[in-house]
Amino acid sequence: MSRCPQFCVVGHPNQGKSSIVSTLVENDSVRIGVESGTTEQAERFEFRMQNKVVLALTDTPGFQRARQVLAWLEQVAVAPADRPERIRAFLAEPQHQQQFPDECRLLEPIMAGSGILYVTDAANEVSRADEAEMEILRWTGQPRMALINPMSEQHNAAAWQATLSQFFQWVRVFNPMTASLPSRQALFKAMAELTPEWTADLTRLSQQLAARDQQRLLDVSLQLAEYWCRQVSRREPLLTLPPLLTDSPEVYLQQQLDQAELQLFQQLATQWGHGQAELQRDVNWELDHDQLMNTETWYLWGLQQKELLVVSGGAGMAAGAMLDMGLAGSTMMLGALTGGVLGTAGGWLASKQLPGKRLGWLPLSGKKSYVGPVKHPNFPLVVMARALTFTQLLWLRPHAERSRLALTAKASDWSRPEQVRLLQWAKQLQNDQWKSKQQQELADWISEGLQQRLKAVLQQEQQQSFL
Ligand SMILES: Nc1nc2c(ncn2[C@@H]2O[C@H](COP(=O)(O)OP(=O)(O)O)[C@@H](O)[C@H]2O)c(=O)[nH]1
Ligand SMILES: [Mg+2]
Repeated sequence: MSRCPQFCVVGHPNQGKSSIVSTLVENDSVRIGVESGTTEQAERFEFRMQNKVVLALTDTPGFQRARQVLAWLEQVAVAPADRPERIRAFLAEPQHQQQFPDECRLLEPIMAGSGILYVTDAANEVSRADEAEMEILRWTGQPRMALINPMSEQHNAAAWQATLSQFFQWVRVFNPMTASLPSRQALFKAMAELTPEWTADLTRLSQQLAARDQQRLLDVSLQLAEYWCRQVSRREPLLTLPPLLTDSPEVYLQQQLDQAELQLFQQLATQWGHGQAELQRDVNWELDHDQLMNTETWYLWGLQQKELLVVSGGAGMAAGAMLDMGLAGSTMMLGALTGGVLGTAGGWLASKQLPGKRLGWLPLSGKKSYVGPVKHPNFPLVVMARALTFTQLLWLRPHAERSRLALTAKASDWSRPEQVRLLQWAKQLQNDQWKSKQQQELADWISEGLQQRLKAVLQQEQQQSFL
């Protein structure tokens, strides 16, 4: 049985080695920016697809005394073909384990069959020690590729390019902080060419990732559709209210809606390898100030007052009539309102009150035994806009990116017919006219929308992160 492709990631501290590992194996538990030095151990990270290890990367501490090691290697004259044997002789010397612990930890996995990813930010001049490192890596004879991580201004890019191409089969620019799937696939393709032994595996990995993302799109669309339906139709029985909240059932409903959103976000983060970082950032989440039910922000997320009037009116009309209407004159808006769906829009618009100032739009049901569902016409749009924006942010987030994942308010860019459509769905849900056909239509609508947004960003991204 042949082993899966393995690579040691080698380079000086703070060149972005761990960042590259994290992004490539899609795992945010790889520690980044940790003080590195002799105590840091080489650590192996596996990338699994369908429970099978398809790629293994070893994050190494790097060389400490490369020039001394090279001096030892060069003590005797050896033919190029015998250089790997000379490296093995170096490792076999008992005192070298103590004298050169970092070099041994680095060279052992390489000589056991690992390829090499050499990482530099090309900021400093190429030093003699750098040359010694590259020379030693060449002596191993293992498949090797150099990655320039464009972290800062690469003052010495040309010199590094010229030097690296003397020692490595491939020299590429790769940015672990921005690289989304197309860039990683391009990198895997280049890695696949390093040795015939791994060509098939790495080519397959690239294809599997494409298939995985297709499946992910379908799965997340169903997940979001289900979530949206639950939020839009959510009502809470008054009997089960915690004693402290019996006087304010609306607050209780808000809390439940907020929690459900947070739960969805955390679930997605965990599913996609961002679980660790998310949990650390929970307390700092912008959500504290920008929660789903914070109605002051609704206008940023969803629709302005006037538009809302038209759209919520239109949802009650024949869909065809609405499509041609666009932003209609005021008489027409009034007419639309009488056929209006979510009904309550007229009430609060007439009183010129922002919905957040008064909770009247959170009606108790007829028998007063439930609170909810939320009837505000902006609510279904807000729920969807937030979920889609979060999904997109998370989807595009490389695993080396550890900054806070903050939801930023963004006006909905859906076309008016689409907004009407969402509101119609909401009406059907709240009136118990929901069938699996609508559920599928909703999921398809989500999937198409997500795909379009992602495609535009990804095409642009690929030209920046892998060159
Ligand atoms: N701006 C920027 N910062 C980066 C990039 N790659 C790594 N870093 C940062 O550089 C620091 C060191 O990165 P790390 O991956 O731990 O480097 P390592 O010591 O070589 O493993 C961390 O603070 C990273 O966030 C990059 O491409 N751009
Ligand atoms: Mg590191």
